[in-house]
Amino acid sequence: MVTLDDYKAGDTEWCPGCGNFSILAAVKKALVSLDKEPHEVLMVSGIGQSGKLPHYLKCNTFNGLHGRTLPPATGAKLANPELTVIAVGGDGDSYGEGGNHFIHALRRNPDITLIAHDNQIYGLTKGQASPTSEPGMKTKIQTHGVINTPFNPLAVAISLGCTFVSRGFAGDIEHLSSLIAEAVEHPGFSLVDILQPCISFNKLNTYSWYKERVYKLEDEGYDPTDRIKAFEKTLEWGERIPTGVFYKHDSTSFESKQPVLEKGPLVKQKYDPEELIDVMKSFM
Ligand SMILES: Cc1ncc(C[n+]2csc(CCOP(=O)(O)OP(=O)(O)O)c2C)c(N)n1
Ligand code: SF4
Repeated sequence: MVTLDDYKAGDTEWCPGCGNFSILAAVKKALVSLDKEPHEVLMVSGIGQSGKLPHYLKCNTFNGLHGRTLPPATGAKLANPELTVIAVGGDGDSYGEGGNHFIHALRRNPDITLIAHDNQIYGLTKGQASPTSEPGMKTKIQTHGVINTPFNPLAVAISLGCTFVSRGFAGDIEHLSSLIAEAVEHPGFSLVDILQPCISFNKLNTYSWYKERVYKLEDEGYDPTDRIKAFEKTLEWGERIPTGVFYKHDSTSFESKQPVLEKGPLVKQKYDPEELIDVMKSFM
């Protein structure tokens, strides 16, 4: 029986009160609820305050370059589809620097989960606007306020047929951990975009700002299989902000379509250097 202590790792370096703490707690709770052993899990991250999350978990981890979280996560899943692969990143890492990877991972549908800490700011580099920052929000760089239209990750995900599209709130660990557990269990690419207050640099989207606005889709008898309705819900932002599962459907995963995996995970297949020599020779 797996316990929270099995995932316990070193001290954190986040600001006290940061929303990242609740996300870390929710991830651990979700993995324990699924009875996943740490050795069965791989957490992949890039760079950012959010990218430090795998440092604080005792399981397999890979920490790569800023914005490059999804390619190694996809590669690891291809090499060993038996692993539970979870990618972690900020809104800058996942939707800005890594935006192109995000789009193509949605199309490919590898069976991995992306946990996006959406604090609408660049936390690690001390508070510049990110792709999801509110128009008008002033920062040290955007001194006259943000001028660009925010990136809408959920709408993009639904438009590209993502098989599991959801949003959680770092102020509600119970709800968030059950969303993460459902996303991890879902076969195919699952997105959990998380409203994460950055108490040091985002003075607009605070815990209290969210608490006045967030509600749960499931409390309103919402049907997450209706794609058009789901798209409509992604446009709701302001007085009321929906959380929960926006859209889900089944589709064949990227790795299930790979002929090379028909004989089992690559990590378990016998490596024959002779075969490689023949391939090399064919290019000479
Ligand atoms: C290629 C590259 N560009 C820029 C940076 C500088 N940089 C480091 S973290 C970061 C932004 C992090 O913001 P976000 O991904 O939203 O994560 P947060 O720290 O808010 O969790 C930037 C621009 C970098 N490390 N590498
Ligand atoms: S700067 Fe913001 S995101 Fe980073 S640890 Fe502090 S509160 Fe969290």
